[in-house]
Amino acid sequence: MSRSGPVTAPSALPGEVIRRLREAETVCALTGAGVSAESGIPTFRGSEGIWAKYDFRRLATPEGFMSDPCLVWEWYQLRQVEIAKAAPNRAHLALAEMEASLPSFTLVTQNIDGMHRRAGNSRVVELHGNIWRMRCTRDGTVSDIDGPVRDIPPFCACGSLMRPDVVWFGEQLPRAEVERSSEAAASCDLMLVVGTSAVVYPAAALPIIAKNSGALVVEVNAEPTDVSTYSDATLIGPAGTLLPEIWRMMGYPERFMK
Ligand code: BJW
Repeated sequence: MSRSGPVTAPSALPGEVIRRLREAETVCALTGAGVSAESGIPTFRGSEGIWAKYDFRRLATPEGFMSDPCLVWEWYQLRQVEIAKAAPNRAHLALAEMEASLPSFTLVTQNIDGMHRRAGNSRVVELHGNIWRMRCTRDGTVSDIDGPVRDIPPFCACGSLMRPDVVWFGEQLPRAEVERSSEAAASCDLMLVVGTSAVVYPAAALPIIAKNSGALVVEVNAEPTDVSTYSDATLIGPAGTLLPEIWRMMGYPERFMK
């Protein structure tokens, strides 16, 4: 199939891409921070991103946490406050409609913000954990957090330090989630890659697995990424506009989106 250069509207996609979008039954979506950007939650990279203001070595590595757990918890508390105030946007809602309507749909996210569940997705593969959980540094016991943490740093009932239940650089991703996402990537007929710079591995390998397994790979991003070099189509623009448009193009009415 001939690849399309970046376009800004689904209607500008080549006919064959549109046909395969309409025929897709087994769909996998990989999302990143860009899917939550229109909800007011900052992304990581770029001039406005988190890493332009904060040092990832101090905040998103196990070494950073062990050297200053209070600093790391203060940063997560700040983000919890920000996320608690945010509402799901039309990109989240379109992905929730996909889960409700398609014969087979797997949502894989790198985001820890829990926004996909709030939008209505119930089967979410969270590769990098969840900001609303914490874990005991001694025995790994996980507990839910029902709002921004109050005591910093939090301690487990056993007296040990708790850490956010997220995946930092240099740490292994949860094995079951890696397996589920790899299987979904290898068996889908359409992979949507939404709002991720696709530079962080192993998540960034999922669209490559999908492509090598014969899936149609369609990227939605505010700007081109490495995925654009091999995707069948790249749509440039806000996910909150483009995903509902793709969903209509796939032949589905927007039932919940108003
Ligand atoms: C919009 C938009 C709008 C904006 N609409 N779009 C192989 C090769 C090279 C390196 C490695 C490798 N394998 C492993 C590594 C090391 C490392 C890695 O990948 N490093 C690279 C950066 C070089 N990976 C790891 O360490 C991982 N662990 C691992 O692999 O273990 C085994 C191992 C370890 C060491 C060596 C070898 C093997 C763990 C990675 C954990 C990532 N953790 C973080 C923090 C999580 C917790 C938290 O959030 O607090 O995860 S870092 C951060 O990046 C976060 C994100 O999930 C992740 C991805 O970012 P994402 O989502 O793509 O966001 P951005 O900001 O980068 O992009 C946003 C995009 O949206 C942009 O493109 C915008 O244009 C777009 N956009 N508005 C549409 N409205």
